[in-house]
Amino acid sequence: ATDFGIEKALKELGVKDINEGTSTGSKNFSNGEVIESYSPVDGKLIGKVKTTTKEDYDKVLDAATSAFQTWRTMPAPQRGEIVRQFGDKLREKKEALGKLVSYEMGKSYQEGLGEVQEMIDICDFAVGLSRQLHGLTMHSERPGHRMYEQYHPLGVVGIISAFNFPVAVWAWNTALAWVCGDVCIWKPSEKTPMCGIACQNIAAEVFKANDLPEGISNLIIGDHRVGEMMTKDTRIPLISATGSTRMGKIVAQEVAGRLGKSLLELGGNNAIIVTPDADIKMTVIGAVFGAVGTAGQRCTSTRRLIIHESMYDKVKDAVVAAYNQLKIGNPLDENNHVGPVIDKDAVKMYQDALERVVDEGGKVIVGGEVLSGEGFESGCYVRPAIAEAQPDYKIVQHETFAPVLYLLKYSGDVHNALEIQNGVKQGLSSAIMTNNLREAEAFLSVQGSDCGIANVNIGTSGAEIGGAFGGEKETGGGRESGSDAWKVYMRRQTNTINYTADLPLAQGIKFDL
Ligand code: UN1
Repeated sequence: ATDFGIEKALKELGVKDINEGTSTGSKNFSNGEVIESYSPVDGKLIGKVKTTTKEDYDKVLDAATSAFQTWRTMPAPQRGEIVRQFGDKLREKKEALGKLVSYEMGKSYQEGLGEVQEMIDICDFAVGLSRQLHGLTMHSERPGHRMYEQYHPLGVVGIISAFNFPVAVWAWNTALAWVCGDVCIWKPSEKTPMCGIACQNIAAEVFKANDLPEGISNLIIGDHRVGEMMTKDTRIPLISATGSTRMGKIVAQEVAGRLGKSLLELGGNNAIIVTPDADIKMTVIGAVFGAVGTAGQRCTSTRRLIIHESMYDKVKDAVVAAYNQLKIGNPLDENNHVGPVIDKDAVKMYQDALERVVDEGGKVIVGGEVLSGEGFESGCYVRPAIAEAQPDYKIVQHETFAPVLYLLKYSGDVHNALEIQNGVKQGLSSAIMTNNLREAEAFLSVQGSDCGIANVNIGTSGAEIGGAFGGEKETGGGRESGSDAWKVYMRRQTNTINYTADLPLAQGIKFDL
């Protein structure tokens, strides 16, 4: 038996048997209870980590607050240089970190590498951005006056991330926040703490090599109780949180209660519309990768296929045939397409969803089994499922974080398909498969998809970092990653300068003394 190089990877990343989980860089303060991280791949213990107590947390906050005083005065392009070095370190550690992601989270090694690639890409993006944090200049209505706007760093940014992208989502936030002049405190999911330790080790090395203070990159570990320390904390002007809609509603209310800012990336219920003009081969690849990639645990995972009735049987047969080819097993073995789901609770959610779709009148046509026997000892491997259903079933309206794909039928034109697609509470990602210009443009039009991401002839998952990432409605409205998403990490200031010896008032108001 081989361990696929896991021992070596853990060593390279500085992940130990027992890890201090609260870190400001090279200093650790962890006095909380110990949590254990088990791999869903083989059920084995990866390591233990100490959680963050309130006392530990306050030490982190002190370090972060003081580091901000230094970091914010460093010119942005110099901060960009630090992020460039961080990206280079990630290039060196790509295989090791990709392996740990695969082993601790369960996604395929290829997708683990892809996740680290997203981190590298956002670092490159942030380096360029460090010279482009620009505002506008305006013409003043008053003579001898100049008006412009500028962006200043915000302060301490809190990042709460989910298990499914245990490293990339942190990087999207932290790389941008760092060039913007902010310092970050990260609480990774308590299901993937080792990925957090590994990333913090890499960041700490870079900050140390550049003689920068402790506290620019900070890690805290624990469940929602640790997250709450941040959401309630008025010293943290921005909380960026990725996870369920349930979690997001709690975070949003908590942060809004103190008039802080929040950036929310919550659930999706992503659909692909398959029209009579769709290319079937592309549809199958896009739909199957979208539905089973990361074992259906991406927030962009394809959950619904909305197929025109004239194509329904053809598409159904092709997708079912593709599912029958899927190899399920150890995700580090590159022969397998699909690894385990994160834990036994996720297995239960998968089973419950399939039970519910049948209760509501649907039909499971592929999958439903939990795999057992050699190689499946962790109990977390399921066969990706396909169910025929109706759009208004409660379970179809709900985001089940597991590999379950619903086939839905539409008749008439693309607007009927759009009504089904938009008829859910979530609004993250969407796609249409068509070679018909009228359908494609209708999908992208004002009457079209209501999601933050709308793709033509591409699946719902696998977005590039250059665009703004996020969604509408219960997805939370936040945007991170590319485009001008950086603006949320800064405070905007409008400046008007009078270079005359008179003081004219705006709007021509007369006020003579
Ligand atoms: C997520 O699932 O939280 O578009 C992020 C994608 C990836 C990111 C997904 N680039 O599927």
